[in-house]
Amino acid sequence: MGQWWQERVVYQIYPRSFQDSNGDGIGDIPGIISRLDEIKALGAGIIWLSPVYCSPDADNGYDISDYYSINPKFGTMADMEQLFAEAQTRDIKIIMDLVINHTSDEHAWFQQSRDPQSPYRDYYIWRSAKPDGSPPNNWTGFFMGSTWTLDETSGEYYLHLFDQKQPDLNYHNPKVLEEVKAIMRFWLDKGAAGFRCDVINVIYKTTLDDGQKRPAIRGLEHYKSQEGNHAILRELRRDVLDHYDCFTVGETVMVDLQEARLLCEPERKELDMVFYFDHLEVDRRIARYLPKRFKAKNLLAVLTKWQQGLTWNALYLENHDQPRIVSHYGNDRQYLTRSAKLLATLQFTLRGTPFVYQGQEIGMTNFDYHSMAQLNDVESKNVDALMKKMHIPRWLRWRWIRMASRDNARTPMQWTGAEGAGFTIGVPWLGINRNHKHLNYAEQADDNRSVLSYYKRMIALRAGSETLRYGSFEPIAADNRMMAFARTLGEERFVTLLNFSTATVNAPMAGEVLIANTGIQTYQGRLEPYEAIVLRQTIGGDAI
Ligand code: TEU
Ligand code: CA
Repeated sequence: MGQWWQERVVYQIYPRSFQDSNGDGIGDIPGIISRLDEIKALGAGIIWLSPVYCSPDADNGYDISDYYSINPKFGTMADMEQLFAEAQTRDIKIIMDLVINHTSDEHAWFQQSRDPQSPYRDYYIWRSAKPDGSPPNNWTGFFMGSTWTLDETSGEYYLHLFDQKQPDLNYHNPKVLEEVKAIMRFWLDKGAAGFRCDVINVIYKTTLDDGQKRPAIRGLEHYKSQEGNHAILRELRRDVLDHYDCFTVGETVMVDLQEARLLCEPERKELDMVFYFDHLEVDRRIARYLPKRFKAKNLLAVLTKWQQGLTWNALYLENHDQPRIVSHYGNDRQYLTRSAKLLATLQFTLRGTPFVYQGQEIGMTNFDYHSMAQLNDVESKNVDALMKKMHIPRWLRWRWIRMASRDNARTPMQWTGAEGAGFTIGVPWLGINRNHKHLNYAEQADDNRSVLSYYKRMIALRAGSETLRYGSFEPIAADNRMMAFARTLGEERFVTLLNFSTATVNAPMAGEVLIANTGIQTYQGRLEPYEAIVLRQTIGGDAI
């Protein structure tokens, strides 16, 4: 009925934390190959591979120094080719991470660009200081602080929306786009089935004028979702993507529904779907900097807006930048297993392509660290340094870092309860959560009450149901604690009931139980703490 990328489930791999094969403590490509059977067993049909290209790893591979070669930490190009082949044998497609807003400052283009006479000068965005010696404008970046760094060699500043080791490419120079097309063709020809496009709605800077006053990310209005950005996406689609059987999902930062529609509605011929952030921020103020109380009705309102507003959604609750969902919207203490299953029920009964992040399928939790010294994330470090400058006390800084640090999602995959968690026999590059002793893949694989088994059931259910994949979405009811929504196709309707609280709540509803995270067989109109139930109804039939 749909496209293959609408039918399949995506599994995201963050390579350095997935599976180490040689004992150096870093996950690698041979490690991924050795786990393809587990991915297949889950029911996923597509892998999104976070960056494996050559990189000095200032931002763990999102700072690329060579788009055409593999980071030796992860293996060789031959390993990568073997990964494509082994995945294909199992009918698993692979999409690559396309990071084209910026490169590493160690990329050859940037090294040459530092010479004002070089033909590569215009590959990046260079400007001289203001007359008073201050940076060219007042913009502040995603990792805090000015977006400009002075390069002593050339006496000018270069622009970087992220870390200073991630200089932004200049999309006013047509040569840059030609380079991007070549990179895309290279990976598509190798066997890639598409791309996840990093921060793809901020690549085109219309002007470099000062930005309006705002608490963070000043200057945004000059580069977010600009007309020039749309033109680039259409050109990449026409000149490259349309010539292959592939799809794109754009990571689109601070995007609203109107902008998202322009970026991914099918007739626009730009992206196929987008990752937005709204649904993960219903319990955060000022984007994600201050916590606020979670209310199920707020989450349902946001989901409804996007479910009904876009033709097709990218469904995700976790990735390598977000805290673990069971520690965020779930309850990782008393109701760990049950709330992890509730979140799976939510994700797989929405309309769109589901993306599962490694470890999500076993209910992995946020890290159990107790100090900054255990962290690796460049964003956490930069934010901590900035907060320190603002005289924010250490305990308050730590409270924020613990809640929001990206390292929460980056602790190594918990395969077994052994030392090293079956991830490595060496010293892991980032600390393993001590809960791996009881929370791990091996324990869950043979237990049909485990989170993993529930994910497998949900994925199989979705695969077998046109209504779950393509049915329309209707909200039914919600309050602070619970939500209910329906998916309808023809005569068939599924109703999802979710209780996001530790209380028992009443929610009268008829229907036959299709699946429940508590294992109940008949529904009595009452939801237990963190209970999730999918009911099947037949329109015009007895059930209603
Ligand atoms: O992330 C873009 C982005 O703006 C956020 O997700 C960002 O990490 C935010 O500040 C959340 O804390 C993408 C990648 O997913 C991320 O890993 C990279 O660091 C970033 O782009 C730069 O390439
Ligand atoms: Ca390794």
